[in-house]
Amino acid sequence: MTDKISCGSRLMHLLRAYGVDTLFGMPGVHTLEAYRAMDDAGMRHIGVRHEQGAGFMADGYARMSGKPGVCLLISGPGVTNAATPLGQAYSDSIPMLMISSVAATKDLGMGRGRLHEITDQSQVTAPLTAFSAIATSPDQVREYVARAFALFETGRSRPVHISIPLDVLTAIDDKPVSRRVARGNRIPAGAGIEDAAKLLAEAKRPVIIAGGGSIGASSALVELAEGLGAAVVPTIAGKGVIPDSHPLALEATLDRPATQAMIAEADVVLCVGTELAEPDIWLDGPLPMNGKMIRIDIDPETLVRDYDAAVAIEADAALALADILAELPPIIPSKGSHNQVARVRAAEREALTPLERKHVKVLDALRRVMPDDGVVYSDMTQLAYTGYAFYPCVGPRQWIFPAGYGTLGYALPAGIGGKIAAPERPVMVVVGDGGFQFTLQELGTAVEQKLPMAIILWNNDSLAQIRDGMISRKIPTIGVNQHNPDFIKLAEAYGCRTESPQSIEALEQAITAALAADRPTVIEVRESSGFLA
Ligand SMILES: Cc1ncc(C[n+]2csc(CCOP(=O)(O)OP(=O)(O)O)c2C)c(N)n1
Repeated sequence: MTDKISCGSRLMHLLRAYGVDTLFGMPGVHTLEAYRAMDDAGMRHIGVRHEQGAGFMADGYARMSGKPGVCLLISGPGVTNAATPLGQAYSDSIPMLMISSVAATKDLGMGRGRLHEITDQSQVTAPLTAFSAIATSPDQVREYVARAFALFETGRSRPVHISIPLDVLTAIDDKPVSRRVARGNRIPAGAGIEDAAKLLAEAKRPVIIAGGGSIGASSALVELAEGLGAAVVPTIAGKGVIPDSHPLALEATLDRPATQAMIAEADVVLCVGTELAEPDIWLDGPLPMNGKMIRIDIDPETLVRDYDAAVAIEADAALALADILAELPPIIPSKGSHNQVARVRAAEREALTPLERKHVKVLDALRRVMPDDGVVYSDMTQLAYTGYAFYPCVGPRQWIFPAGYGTLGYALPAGIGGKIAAPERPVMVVVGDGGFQFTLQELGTAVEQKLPMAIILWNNDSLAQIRDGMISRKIPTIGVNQHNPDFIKLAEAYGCRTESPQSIEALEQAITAALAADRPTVIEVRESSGFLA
């Protein structure tokens, strides 16, 4: 395309050149020009009900597809409404591109009271992104899009925000589009491989902690674990890197005592692609480790954060693990580790509270009817806190959780984004009655897009996690027992199917029917149900 079209129109072709075929958006008077050539470019636009939904959908799309999720929003309120999803994607290292309009170049920073004006829009999103830039010409639009994709494909993925001034969006852009290729080998491992292999070969009780950065390194990680006889503890983001049924796999119980005790007693702990951040370990300080630590991460800052690693390797996880495997002398793995894993798993299950046992009954039912390639998008609800540990997965990214930023209202729009990315894969959403009300208007989007999704609404008639925290600290239960709507009527009003199962069998049937339906189904499960007692 070399004809004289606007920068807004050219942008659609530019994004298509980078493999983007779906945008999550809410149009406004400021972004009209970006819509002109959308159909010509073959770009699919998913219209949302609120910009927060667009951001979470882009995030859920990225987690399902492995490709960057892209949203297109207006200046000012469109941007600030989507700031929360940027924060979530930033803390979970998700590739997301937010494109928005901004005031015309002559008005930038002037504070003239223009429509949707923020005097310095790029600064609003700067701390929530890898970079936030204002493109002041069509050339700069190309430049920043190229930089965003280079970052997504070669470094630590994090969201990017590109603001395009109104006059730039409408300016003539007569240059053809092309993709600047940055893809190549991610950083290969170098120094540290021999030292890591030596430490691991000599280890008597090695443990591997596998984070979100290891999900592309699943087969090397399992091969290494089996070669060493090492127990593997996934973080929530790493859940499924080793199948939960594997005899060396701990469930995602890095925040639980028996697992932490096992790590403390290990003589070598190999941490792959994990920050070991507070929501991974739920400790007010570092994870206790008496052994030596080996750290592999693509982000050099993470390599030196919080711990004195004996060996720190800056590299892509798959490349580093392959190099370590090649360097490792033949070892006879100890069978003892299988027994230890089984003991620790049993200890974690025995320590479940009565409420968690109730959750497990529901989670086991979900798992029985969910096909192996199904994906659960979960919110910040008590059912999901038990689920991220004890819902068994066969592969990575089958249990999605807004771990770092911990945002209520994530699951429904993220699940919609996931289902758009992979219509052939079964998608379930797990959300509490409080979290649901943050973004339930996106039921409208799911109905409009005819998405068969099973939305499990875990209803305990309160913001229970916070209520329970108040009770245990002897604080009055203020602001946690909200008036709830009739969720079934509300879902029906949106055009959803609905179910209120009264037995485990009915729950399983409801999910099976939901996954095969022609639209979303809200399945309300009450914590107080007799069948869960
Ligand atoms: C945006 C946002 N606001 C507030 C919180 C604090 N918070 C965490 S869990 C929770 C309660 C959620 O209630 P619900 O969705 O009903 O799940 P439940 O804990 O009852 O299972 C709250 C308010 C949060 N995580 N995110």
